[in-house]
Amino acid sequence: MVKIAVISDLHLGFSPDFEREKDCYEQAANAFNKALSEDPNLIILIGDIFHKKIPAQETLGNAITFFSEVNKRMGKEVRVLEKEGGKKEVDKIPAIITIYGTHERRNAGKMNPVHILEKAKLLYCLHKESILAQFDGVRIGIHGLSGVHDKFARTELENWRPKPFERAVNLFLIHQTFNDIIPTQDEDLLEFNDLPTGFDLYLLGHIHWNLEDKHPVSKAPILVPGSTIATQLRGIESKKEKGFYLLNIIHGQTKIKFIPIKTRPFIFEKIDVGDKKPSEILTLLSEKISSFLKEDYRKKPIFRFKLEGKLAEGFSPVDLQLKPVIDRYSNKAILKIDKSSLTSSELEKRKSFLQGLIDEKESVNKIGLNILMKSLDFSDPKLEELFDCLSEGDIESAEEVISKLKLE
Ligand SMILES: [Mn+2]
Repeated sequence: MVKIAVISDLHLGFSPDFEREKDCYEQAANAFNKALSEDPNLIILIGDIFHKKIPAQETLGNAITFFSEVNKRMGKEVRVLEKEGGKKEVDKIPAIITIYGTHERRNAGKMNPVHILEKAKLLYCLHKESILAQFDGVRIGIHGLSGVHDKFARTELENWRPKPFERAVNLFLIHQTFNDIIPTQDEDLLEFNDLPTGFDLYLLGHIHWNLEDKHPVSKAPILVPGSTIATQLRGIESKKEKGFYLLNIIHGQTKIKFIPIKTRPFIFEKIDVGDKKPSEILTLLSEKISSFLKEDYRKKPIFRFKLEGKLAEGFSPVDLQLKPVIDRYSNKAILKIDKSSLTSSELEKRKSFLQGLIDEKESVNKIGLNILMKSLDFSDPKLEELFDCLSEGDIESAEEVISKLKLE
């Protein structure tokens, strides 16, 4: 029997504010501790170990400490029988195998932080590379394409053309956007159909929420563990548990289990504030927050509210001052209140005025001329000439034009 833990998107170094600075390490540790308690033969990571391609020294130092500890606790190595692609001549590698993700990718030939961990022999990184490893007589093929630019993902896949190893369970690792998960009009983005067939399991990084699907042709499982930390605070991330996969491979059959981990509590809610005044919205927000706070959280929770709708007549989003609410609850919750979807008549008027200028292709000169005509309460073709002189700063000619105007 071979046990493999599959963990994704740790985003070490993700630190949106002082309070959440340690979350990425704590939640990564939660995943690895649970994984290690299962005594796996191998841990597979599928990209975005780091949040930034050039992390702070502290992040890199913390990551080295973290992975040294994991390797020590695992106390295992992986014996490589065969390899395809890549340049490394190896027979034994660390029991942590990864690809690098889009957050770590740098231009070709440049070293990224995952390469540094590899140089420290803390993990083994695959890019357009396949290895065949053996665990207690069970052959496992691991094929990895690290993060590439989405525009070239299909070409990179076609150029690489990995082949499954014979008499082995073959795992395919990739870290890209897929149109099947987040539908777009972008034809460059990969689809599940682009994944080469012949592999037993597809492991996808990059997507931050847990989901499962099947290859449209071969029906082999596609597994997305999701990140160990919520970075973008998407609504879907508040609905799904964070965690990792544990694969149990016995006699060529793979049992798949998702294991949830503890994370900072996160609640997301859309609130319709249509026709409400800012003062009413503040009351509504306070009520919501108080009701959510009735629950007992093991750690200060994140509440993200997305305000939607058109404000009451006479108010615009700038009139809604949220700082006092955020400050009032700051010792109980981390509040993220999103006003970007709010509209108002005031805002629409200003927008439509500007849009009108664009639609009518009004030049600044024409607007100026209209203002001049309005101010003088007088219309004469010579006003255009006057305006031109004024706008060019030619006072002498302007005076000449004025003397010719028949002002009463
Ligand atoms: Mn990511």
